Parts: sequence; C-alpha cells; structure tokens
Amino acid sequence: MITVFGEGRGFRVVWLLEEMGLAYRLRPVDLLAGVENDAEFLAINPAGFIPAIQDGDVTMVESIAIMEYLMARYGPTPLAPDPHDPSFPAYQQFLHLGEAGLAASIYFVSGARNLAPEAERNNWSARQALDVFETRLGLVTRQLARSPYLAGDAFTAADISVTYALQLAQRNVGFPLGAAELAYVARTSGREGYRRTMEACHDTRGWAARAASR
Ligand SMILES: N[C@@H](CCC(=O)N[C@@H](CS)C(=O)NCC(=O)O)C(=O)O
Repeated sequence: MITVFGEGRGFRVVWLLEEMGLAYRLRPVDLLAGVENDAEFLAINPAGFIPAIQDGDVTMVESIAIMEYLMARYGPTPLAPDPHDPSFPAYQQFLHLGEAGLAASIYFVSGARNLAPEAERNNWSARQALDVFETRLGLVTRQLARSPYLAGDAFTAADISVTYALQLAQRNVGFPLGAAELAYVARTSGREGYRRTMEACHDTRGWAARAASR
C-alpha cells in the first residue's frame, strides 16, 4: 500500500494515483500546526516539507519525481507517453516546468503576499518570482494555442503538474489566468479522476472553498 504524506503538492500525487487506479492511503500532515511534533512524518522526511511517499522500502520526496517513480514502477500508463512518441519532449518539458518554472516561483510570491511583513510584500525577490511565473506561463499559453493538452491531444501527467501550479496561482495570489488557461483548467479539472481526488483531499477542498469565497 502506498502512503502519501500531506496534501499541498501531494494533490498531484493523489491525482496521479486516482488516474492510474492504484490503491493508496493519504496521511494528513498539518504544516500550519508545525511538523516538529509529528515524529512519524519527520522520520519519513526530516526536512519537514510535503509531499512524501512511502511504498514498501521506498521513501521519496519531490512531487514530480514521485509521479515519475509511480508511472515507471506501476505503468505503462497513457499518462506518460513512450520516449519514442512524438509527444514525449513536450510532455517531459511541461511535466517539469509545472514545478520548476511555475509552482516553485508562484509559491514564493504567495509567501511574500500572504505571510511576509507589509514592507516585504512586493520586494525585489517577490517581483522576480512573479516575473519568472509569468514568462513560463507564456509557454503554456503558446502550447494551448496548438493543442488541448500540453503534450498534444491526450491528457498526461504534465497536465497534472501544470494544473496544480495554475490553481495555486489562482487561489493564493488571485492571479488572473487568460481565457485559454481558464478553459484548460476547466478541461483538466472536469475529469472524473480530479473529482475523486478532490473528494479524497480534505485540506485541498477547504483551501479551494476559502479561495473561492474571497
Ligand atoms: N518541489 C517540491 C516543493 C515542496 C514544497 O515546497 N511543499 C510545500 C507545501 S506544497 C511545503 O511543504 N512547504 C513547507 C516547507 O517547505 O517547509 C515538490 O514539488 O514536492
């Protein structure tokens, strides 16, 4: 049985598991309460961030690496095109751009806007992080003008990666996505697998509801 520790970007992992039809257990981790008293979780990830997984003897962190591990170990799956398929390069690029280019940068904008002292909310680093997010988002916009999904005509794990980042930007920063991105998020989040994931992810449901009511 695969155990997923924590939501946040763990939503990506749960969504992938739901799409692949694999059995898992979601073990909540409360970052806001502080992880210092959560000895079980700290034994899994002493660095204290989420998500992490445990799968038998395997312990891993980093949501994109975890998704690649699960698809490689329990695939093949249409969520990961074959390396010789023409869609593979775009798949690989957007799978990683979703975290390295989009989520990682907007996460720090969110921290600055929502948690930093007033004088730091729009500091140089926060502006740089927003600029990184916006330039990388331009690549998503260009790709969506060519195809309904980031690797082409079929939904893949790259869409799980990027959809999470776009929703993070919407919910935490109120980032105004364009029409193509909004239609894309409606398409990916309209999937049955996404609906099941939302049902399983209690914290994410609360986060989405709070953001929608602001
Ligand atoms: N690149 C990592 C980012 C992990 C990350 O920053 N997670 C956030 C929540 S989604 C977290 O745990 N933040 C608290 C911390 O870093 O201590 C991934 O994709 O898993």
